[in-house]
Amino acid sequence: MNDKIKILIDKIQNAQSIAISGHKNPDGDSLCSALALLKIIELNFNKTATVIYDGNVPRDLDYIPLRKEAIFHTHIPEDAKYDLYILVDYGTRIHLGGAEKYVMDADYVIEFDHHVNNDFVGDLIFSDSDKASATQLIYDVSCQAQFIMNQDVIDLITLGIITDTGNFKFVRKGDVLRDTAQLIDRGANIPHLVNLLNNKDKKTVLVESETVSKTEFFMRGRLAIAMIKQPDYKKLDGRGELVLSLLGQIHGVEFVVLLKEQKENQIGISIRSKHIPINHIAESLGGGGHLCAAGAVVIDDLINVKTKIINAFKGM
Ligand SMILES: [Mn+2]
Repeated sequence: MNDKIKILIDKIQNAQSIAISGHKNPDGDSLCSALALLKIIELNFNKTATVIYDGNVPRDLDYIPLRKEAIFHTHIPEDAKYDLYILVDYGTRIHLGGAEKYVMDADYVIEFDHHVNNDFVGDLIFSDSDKASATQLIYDVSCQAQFIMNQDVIDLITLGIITDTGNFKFVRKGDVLRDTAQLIDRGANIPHLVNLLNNKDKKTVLVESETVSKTEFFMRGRLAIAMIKQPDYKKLDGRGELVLSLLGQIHGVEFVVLLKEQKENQIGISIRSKHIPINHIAESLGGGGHLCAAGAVVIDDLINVKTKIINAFKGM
C-alpha cells in the first residue's frame, strides 16, 4: 500500500469529526463522490461524516442513494469545526461556496479531484485528470486500500462515471470501462442507474429546448452561443446539459457556449468543444475545468459577455 493511502487511513482513523464537500451547485459526480465517501467511511471506520453542499442539487439527482444525507451549508452550525475535511470533485477554491469557511477552519484537508488544478487546497492530494470522474478516482484508491464497499457505494461510484462521461460518450481512457466492468460485476445495473436520473421537471426541459431554438451561430457555424435570461434561468436545473448536448449534435458545430444570466450582471458560462481545448478561455474569464468542457462565472451583462466570448474564439 502506498504512503498516501496509509496517511489517508490514519487521518480518517484518528479524526473525531469529518466533513465532506464537492463543488457548489453539485453535479452527479460531485454529489455521488461525497455520498460514496460518506458510506465508505461508515463501513470501514464505523464513523459518521457530514456531507455539506452549497447551491442547488438538480432534480435528476433526487433518487440517487443516500441523497438525503447531503446537508445544505446554512443548516450547519456557524461554529462547527472539523478535524478532517475531505474535498471531492471541487475544481478550485472559488467553487467551494458556503463550505469554504469550514474547509479553511479544518485541521487537515484531503482532496480527491480530477479537475485540472494548480492551486490545491488540501494537505493530502489525490489528483488525476486522466480519471473520467472523481468517483472513479475514489474507487481506485478504495480498491488499493481494500475498503469494503456496499451496493450504495458501487451505485454511487457508477453514477459519478455515468454523469461525468455523459452516459459514456466522453470516455477517453480504457481504464474507466475496465473499472465500470468491475462495478457491473459487483452489482451496478447501468439501465437502472441511467433511468434513476431521468427525473427532470417538465419546465426545465421546455426551457432548455426553447433556449436551443434561439441559438445564434458564429464563425460560419462552428461556434454556437445560446443564452438563458434571468426569469428562465430559475426554471433551469443544473447546467443546461441538454442545451449543450443538443447543440453539439449539429453538423459543423465545433464549440458550444451557454450563457446563463444567474442574477443581474452575473453570467454563468459553460463551454464545450468537440476536439480543440477551450479551458484557456474559461481560465481567462476566471474559471476553469477540463480541456474540452469548462466554465466560468463573470460579473458583467449578458451582451458584453457574449462579445467577450466571440472575441475569445477568434482565430480558433
Ligand atoms: Mn467530476
